[in-house]
Amino acid sequence: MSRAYDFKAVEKVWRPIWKKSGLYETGSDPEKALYRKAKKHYILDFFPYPSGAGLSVGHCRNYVPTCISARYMRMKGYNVLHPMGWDSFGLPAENYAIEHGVHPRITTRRHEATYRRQMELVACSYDWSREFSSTDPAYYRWTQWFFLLLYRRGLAYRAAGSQWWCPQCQTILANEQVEDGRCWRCGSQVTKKTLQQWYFKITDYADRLIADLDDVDWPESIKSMQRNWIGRSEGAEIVFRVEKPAGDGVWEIETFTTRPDTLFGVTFLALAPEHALSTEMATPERRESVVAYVNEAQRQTEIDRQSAARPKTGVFTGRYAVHPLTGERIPIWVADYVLTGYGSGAVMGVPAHDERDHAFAKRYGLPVKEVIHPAGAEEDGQIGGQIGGQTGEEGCFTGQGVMVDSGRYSGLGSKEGAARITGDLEAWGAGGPAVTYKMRDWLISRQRYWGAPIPIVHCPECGTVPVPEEELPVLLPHVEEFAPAGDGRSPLARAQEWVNTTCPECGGPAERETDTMDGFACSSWYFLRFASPHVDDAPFDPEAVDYWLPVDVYVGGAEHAVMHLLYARFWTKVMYDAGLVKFEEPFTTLRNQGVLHAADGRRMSKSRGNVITPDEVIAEHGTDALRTYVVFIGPFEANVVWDDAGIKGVTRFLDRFWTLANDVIGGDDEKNRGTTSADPAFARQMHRTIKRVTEDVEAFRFNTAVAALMEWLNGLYEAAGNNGASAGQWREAIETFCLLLAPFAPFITEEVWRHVLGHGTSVHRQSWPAYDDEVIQAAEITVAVQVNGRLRDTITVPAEIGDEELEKAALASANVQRHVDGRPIRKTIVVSQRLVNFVV
Ligand code: ANZ
Ligand code: ZN
Repeated sequence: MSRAYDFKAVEKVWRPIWKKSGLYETGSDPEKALYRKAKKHYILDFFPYPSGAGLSVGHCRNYVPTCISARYMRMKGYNVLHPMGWDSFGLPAENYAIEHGVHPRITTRRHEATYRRQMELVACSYDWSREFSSTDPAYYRWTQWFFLLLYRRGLAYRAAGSQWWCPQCQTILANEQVEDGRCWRCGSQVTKKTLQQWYFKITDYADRLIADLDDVDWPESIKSMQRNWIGRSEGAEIVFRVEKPAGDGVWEIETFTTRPDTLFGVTFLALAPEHALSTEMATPERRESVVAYVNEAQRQTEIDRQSAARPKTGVFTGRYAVHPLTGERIPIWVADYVLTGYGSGAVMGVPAHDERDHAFAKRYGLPVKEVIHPAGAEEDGQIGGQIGGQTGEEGCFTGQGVMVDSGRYSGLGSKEGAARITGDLEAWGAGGPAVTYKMRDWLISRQRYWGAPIPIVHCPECGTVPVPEEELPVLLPHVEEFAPAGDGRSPLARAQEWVNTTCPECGGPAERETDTMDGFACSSWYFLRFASPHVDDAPFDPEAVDYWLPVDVYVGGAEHAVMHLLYARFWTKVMYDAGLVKFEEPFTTLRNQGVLHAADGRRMSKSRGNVITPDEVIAEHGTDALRTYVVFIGPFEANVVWDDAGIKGVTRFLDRFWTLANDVIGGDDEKNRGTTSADPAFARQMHRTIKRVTEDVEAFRFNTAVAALMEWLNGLYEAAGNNGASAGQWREAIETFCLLLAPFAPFITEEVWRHVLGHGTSVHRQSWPAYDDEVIQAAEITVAVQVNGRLRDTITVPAEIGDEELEKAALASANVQRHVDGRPIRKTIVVSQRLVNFVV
């Protein structure tokens, strides 16, 4: 009888030994010999923000799979980089500090330590020698350096803008940080505020950010979210001219349209309330109502303004534009469904073919002029009758079709007509082809304390002056009052000693920029820093980055589809253009883990009181059981529910492995065990399991990998009963089992490897076992299955299958079932290992 498995004692033995051995440290060979030597693999988790709540078992759905994968790749002989660090600047950390009245410098360090302690507890195989925090001056010095790089390349600029403002967090938010009109962090309703802000010109990279998605192995859903977010629209710019009063020249109104083929159907123009000409061109009689409308519209959120349910409102300016092709007088309105910052902030209204324009025209009694007929409608005799709206809006056909009532373009199809009109307008100087994007530039400044200071000085003489590189970092000064005062300015503005400085250009008195950078700046390049985290004369060692990057496998939650994943791609492309890196995409493969819900089916959260911590699970069941269970619980990408019964099943599996290993290995028992000749079935099952686990781990199918091991363990117990395999085979099987299970359950496998099997070096330094396809295949045969003497199927089964098993497998065939069709089977003929015939 073997002793019971005592996970507590085993963990206590191995934790300190592993720690001392630097088992997971990738090392940095000064001669770079390492880089030339081995195939590399860089597997990275999304940069976590260590929250006050610490890790839940939900986080383990991210960190355990990447750890398993990293351990597997090490055993495969790869030089593996699997680092961890902390994204500790930013709103969440600062809000926590404000709420608890403790300085964020203290709370973030504390939370980082908690995360690290828990990750070590879970035996995550990070190379801790590369750990850093985005709040380390040695790190954010280079975040600032990148800001200056963007600035020098014309990609960082300052502009006044009406921006989202969170009254709770007291800061400006980027578009991406507003969901359904609410702040992404605190859920408060956001408003608009006009302030001087810093932007990164991500729109310059829009086309490349779309095109290069084709080259990465990412989930389709994430790719399409990015494409939609960037929102590329191809169409035309069409210019309408307006006579100024008293022959004072003309105003030009540029409109953006995706449907130049509808130009003859324009019955009004609509300007965004924010459009520069909205109030300027209003006639004296109309000006007052236009101004009132514009003021009111600016109080609305963009979400509301775009809402389809809301009635379309507007106000007439009293002016008319000239139609560029017909010379007709077109009334000009201001309407809040027209958005500023999209296209040119003005639309040509075509009520017959655009739903929004249609709703607007109906409300204000503007004419509806049909100029597109559905293709093929002629044969159906529908022309002149009611045009069936493709979108359901009565009297509004939004599809492509045939142009009518369009002068010399009548009779053309939409596509060709659009191209011709666009070409003609271009020739006449009244427009031309145009592309527009939904994405706006990335608003980077925050009026908050807890971030990397923007390395800019404002000088009354020289204007905006970048801090010289050799003066970086601009250290974040310590302030006691770190909460926003509510005046819309950063708390840094109150640190007078810090604010007042000298101008790097003229040496005169000047003031520091008091805004800090959005936390997403810090996470836009951290994956490069891990390649050489300790260099201090550059953001990274180019040779190390050449070797390690791009990240081979990047793993995190799907909620980061557009912010972080877009920003990091943008920064990488800028670095590529600057010659700093040789690749344009930072993350070759992206995988999103599913969410782990609490037993009540809801997301784990402190406020709901349903959080399960790894600490409590490990105390009760052990680290191996936790790790194995969080991957066995379901497919990697699936949302799953925690189940206490499930972890008990995994514990039983580990205990049975322990018992078997102790029973078959060691002493005279082992030498006398089994036959002298090898058992092919035994070997086949082993090779088949190696193959399954190998393929499953590579494809991130960790749950089925564990299932394969469970099946094999059952097979081994059966074999132990039959006593068919040789002693050598048994030892090989237990060793192989240890190796296959090692990435999942590092403790029990180390204990069996070292103390049961008696090896001198760690199981975690061994090579991954190889399988032999011939052993697997030679042992399989195909058997014909008949129903009433007619061939209905062939099945593949193990070579030494017994007649009873063979009959069962044959009956399970779907084709056989169809032909048996529920009738009773009168007789079954089995020709061993060759044929089965059912007589019905
Ligand atoms: C005339 C027209 C006729 C339009 C028609 C559509 C259908 P997407 O595809 O989303 O890019 N538009 C242009 N600028 C706008 C703005 N600032 N705010 C609101 N709407 C704007 O949409 C492009 C279309 O949205 C443009 O094409 C324009 O309406 C409108 F049968 O022009 B269209
Ligand atoms: Zn100056």
